[in-house]
Amino acid sequence: MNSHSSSENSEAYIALGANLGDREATLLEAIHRLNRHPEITILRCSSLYETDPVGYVDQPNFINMALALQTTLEPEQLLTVMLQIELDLGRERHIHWGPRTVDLDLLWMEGRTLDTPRLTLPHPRMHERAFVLVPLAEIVPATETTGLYPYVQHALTSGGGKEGVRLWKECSWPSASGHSAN
Ligand code: PH2
Ligand code: MG
Ligand code: MG
Repeated sequence: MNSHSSSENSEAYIALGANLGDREATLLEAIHRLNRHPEITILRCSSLYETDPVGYVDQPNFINMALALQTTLEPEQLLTVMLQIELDLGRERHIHWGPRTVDLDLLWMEGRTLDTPRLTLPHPRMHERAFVLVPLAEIVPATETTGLYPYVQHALTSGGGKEGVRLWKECSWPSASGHSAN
């Protein structure tokens, strides 16, 4: 059920991944570019995790993280912004699930379920991916009333655990941004 009126602020959660080039710098740049969008405000960032590649395993380790943002954009508009940032940061698509400079996946958006050829919400595979769930669990508040918190906790305890996901470092955003936290 969609309980949403347009031009309202919605909270959204995004998974970020990179396994080519300067992975940390690219992820931080993606966060800056999202936050610079007039209709997007970054709320919280998870730590950065180094993760073993899943699916297509013959590729370098990833850095994965998650962030929470607030936006007045519709889900498909937010996705368009995300995909443009991927392209601007040098993303090329060769191998399905293969190496990438940066990958931005829209996981969940407050009050929204969606199933179109471009976008399914909630993200259909997030519950089975420790490299998504572990960072996400850091930034979903227990007071979250829309069901995301129990969803993430349940997926973490019933799935394959945290194997292949290692805490790498704290996120330096927003201290690296020149802005204050508020
Ligand atoms: N993304 C994939 C496929 N495999 N493995 C890890 N560890 N991290 C990812 O972000 C990732 C992956 C497709 O998007
Ligand atoms: Mg992905
Ligand atoms: Mg993607």
